Amino acid sequence: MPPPHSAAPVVAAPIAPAGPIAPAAPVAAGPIAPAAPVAAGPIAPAGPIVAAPIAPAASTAAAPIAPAPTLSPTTSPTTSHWGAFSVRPDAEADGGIAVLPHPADPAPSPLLANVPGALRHRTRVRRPAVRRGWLERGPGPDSRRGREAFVEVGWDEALDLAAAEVDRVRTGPGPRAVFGGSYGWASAGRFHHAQSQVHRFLNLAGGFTASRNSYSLGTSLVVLPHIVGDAEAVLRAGSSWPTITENTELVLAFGGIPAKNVFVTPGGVTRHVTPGALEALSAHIALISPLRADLPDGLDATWYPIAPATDVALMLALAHTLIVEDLHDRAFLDRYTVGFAEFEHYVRGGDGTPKDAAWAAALCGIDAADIRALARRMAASRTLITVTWSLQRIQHGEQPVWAAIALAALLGQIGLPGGGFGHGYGSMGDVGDHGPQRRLPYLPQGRNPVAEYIPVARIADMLLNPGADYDYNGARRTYPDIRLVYWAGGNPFHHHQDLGRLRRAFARPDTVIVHEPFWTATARHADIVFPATTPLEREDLGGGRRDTHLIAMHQAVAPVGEARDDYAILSDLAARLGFGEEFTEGRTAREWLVHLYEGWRADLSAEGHAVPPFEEFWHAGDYLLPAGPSHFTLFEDFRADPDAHRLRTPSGRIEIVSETVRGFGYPDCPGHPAWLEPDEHPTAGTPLVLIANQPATRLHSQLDVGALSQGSKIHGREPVRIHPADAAARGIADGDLVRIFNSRGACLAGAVLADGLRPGVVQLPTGAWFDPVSGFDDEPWCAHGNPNVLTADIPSSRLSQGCTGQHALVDVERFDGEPPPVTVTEPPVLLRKEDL
Ligand SMILES: Nc1nc2c(c(=O)[nH]1)N[C@H]1C(S)=C(S)[C@@H](COP(=O)(O)OP(=O)(O)OC[C@H]3O[C@@H](n4cnc5c(=O)[nH]c(N)nc54)[C@H](O)[C@@H]3O)O[C@H]1N2
Ligand SMILES: Nc1nc2c(c(=O)[nH]1)N[C@H]1C(S)=C(S)[C@@H](COP(=O)(O)OP(=O)(O)OC[C@H]3O[C@@H](n4cnc5c(=O)[nH]c(N)nc54)[C@H](O)[C@@H]3O)O[C@H]1N2
Ligand SMILES: [Mo]
Repeated sequence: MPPPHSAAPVVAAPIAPAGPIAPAAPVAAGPIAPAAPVAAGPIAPAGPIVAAPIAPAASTAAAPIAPAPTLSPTTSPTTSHWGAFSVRPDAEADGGIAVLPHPADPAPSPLLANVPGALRHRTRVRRPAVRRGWLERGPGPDSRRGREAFVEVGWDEALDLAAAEVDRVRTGPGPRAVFGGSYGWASAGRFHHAQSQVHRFLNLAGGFTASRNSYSLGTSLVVLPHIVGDAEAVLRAGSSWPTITENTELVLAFGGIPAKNVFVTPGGVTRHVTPGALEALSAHIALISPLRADLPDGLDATWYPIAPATDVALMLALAHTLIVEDLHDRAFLDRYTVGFAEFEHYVRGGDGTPKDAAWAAALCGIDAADIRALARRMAASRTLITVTWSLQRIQHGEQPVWAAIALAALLGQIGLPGGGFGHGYGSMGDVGDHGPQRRLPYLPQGRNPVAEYIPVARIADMLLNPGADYDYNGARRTYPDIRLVYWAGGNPFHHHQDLGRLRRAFARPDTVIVHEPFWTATARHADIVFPATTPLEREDLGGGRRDTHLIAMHQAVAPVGEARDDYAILSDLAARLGFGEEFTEGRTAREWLVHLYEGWRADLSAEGHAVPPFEEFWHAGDYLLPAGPSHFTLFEDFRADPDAHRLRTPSGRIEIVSETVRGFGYPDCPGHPAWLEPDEHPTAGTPLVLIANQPATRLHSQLDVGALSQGSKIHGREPVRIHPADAAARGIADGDLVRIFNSRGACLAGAVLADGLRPGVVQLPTGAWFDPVSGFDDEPWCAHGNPNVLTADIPSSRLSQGCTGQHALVDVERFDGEPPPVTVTEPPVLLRKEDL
């Protein structure tokens, strides 16, 4: 069996201290945690535009925005998924505003630098717009979607058209034909959370086909309950950083602890703790990743430059050494787990292949002696095993999560301070954070009368194959026939895989309605586009998971163009559809904030906390939440007493073997962690593995037109990192324009030669706005560098149906021709009705 990837084995090298992966601009970073998905944000513009005085949003909705009483006349507090900050008018600055990190933030995020330039950028949607063909021919499947000009219309006309279409579909084909999953991060803010608003609206309209899980964790959310009974515990109550920095001696970091990611937590962050925790970490770190940059420099670390998608082989070999050298904890395995005997049989070679270090070395490219030495060191140390979320965003992504837990069980340290396993240290800011874990105010969404849903990443499958059957977590399900797609707060033409296929899928419904602040590729693939405000243009309450503060998000500037809040748009539609009063409950947006805040305050007061009344909170700008414990360890209760604190698995124990999963009979997800060959192997046509990871310069596709993101582009294209040896073999020099391609598509990018990655691996982050070059409709060809033209739209397995966007097989060549221009940073062609 050939090694899955062509990279030459690289010797584990000690990591030299290098520069901190520091944020450029004076901005903050930090974790947080909201219950419901939280939003995404704004961007800013070109010309020196002075921040205008706050005018009430131009809306006929039931919710006029009252002028915000700000702390000082010049500074408006707010928050974002990447941190709390305040906004000050500054006529000299980009976008007419300056942003200042929250004073309580020890490590502000560099992503703040994208906010000013994006706010009034020319790609803001300024007026409602309707695709020309839809306006002229009416609803219906149309492959011209995404390829036609838009006609700007007045608000009343756009709202009338959208209301009539929602009504036609809900009363004709029925509410199951409305897809309202509307996945995406939107912006921070608990009330104006776009997805919550849309769901509340569609629930009242009669219901909709929903989506489940996330692109972040689509695989783990399904497999973890089978292994440990509860995904939430692992993801939201993992051992805290203070516990780790004080107790852990060795961290096995699969996927590293990528510092670029820790500034982000859904809903906002006021104090970013992970950068400080990483500085305080004295443990030795085994950085197991194809990229050296997945761990900040300056830590005591060894880099194991593993071949992508081979982590399970390494984990099994580590388990093999622990077993054959009798370094595993039999007492722990007996008391706290089920299935070890069968797993041991498999690891020792019951299927004919012992999973020993030599076997793994040939697959993962790490020297067998290094693997055995690492296993011995693990057994001799207080060891934490952590796996980034990226490892489950690939085919067979269940396996690295499950194998890591089995490996931690062999060590017997689960539930001990500093030991055991974790999932996503460095993936998100709230993992390991010890900020208070409490429910923040949220908008009630009501109940969906329709039970239909899809696993979120099956969107293109669903649109292309109505009536087809598919598997999901033990069930056989059928795709509904979608006629109307309603999206607010997400960018599927950023987040989904195989964008050529997604384009074909988006040709199928009768109508696509999108609310967007920006002319993203998704807005350009819609029929009706409503211009949405960003958080700086409205008032809200803000806070994220494990956030230390609730932030009074003041309105800082007037809405850009004719933009309205999602709430105002949906209020107007609801009024046209006859349920306006049910949707608004008679409240303006400000009245909702007071209502949600006061209800939440009453709950906290009942617990004995002195929370100020709304006006006082609003004037102060934020509220410091009561702190929670700083030290906690995942599964400490279970370890102390496994009978009193049974896990919610069938056995009550950690399931190294799951009879439930085995009973589903999926060849791509058997009953215990196993090495499964990926379907795709490098070939002569696609010899390189592309890692499409999260961008350091923005959140997903948000604010791609902002200064930090634009500053990283090369010839206006997204940078792709390539090893000097791979570049030399292709005649590519640093700064060259290159074409990355495979059978699914191609994109242009700017080459950055970097030896901090494993040869045979190239890295292109996600999030450059998809910019399809016209004339190449069958093989999408992105002028800007979006990796999802290259990734495969296949699930991790039939168990979870999670997305697999992290990897793709590709080749790269120097691009010497006349490059197609980047057009997505300009608005689309916008006609007036008089021009038709
Ligand atoms: N190849 C590959 N693909 C991936 C991944 C990967 O690892 N590799 N990662 C995946 C992951 S983990 C995720 S979470 C997804 C992220 O995918 P998304 O969450 O869809 O990406 P965002 O760019 O955050 O999209 C949010 C959109 O909401 C808009 N928005 C912001 N505020 C508002 C508002 O108030 N109202 C409205 N109406 N709109 C608003 C923004 O302008 C933006 O276009 O991508 C996934 N895609
Ligand atoms: N700056 C910034 N931060 C973010 C986000 C963002 O868009 N921008 N998005 C946020 C969101 S929504 C999420 S879900 C999280 C995602 O968190 P993750 O999914 O953990 O983040 P990624 O950056 O995609 O991947 C982390 C690292 O895994 C490594 N890796 C990839 N494949 C393999 C492999 O096969 N084996 C090993 N050992 N390592 C591998 C890559 O080198 C990569 O840098 O990030 C969050 N943080
Ligand atoms: Mo995510």
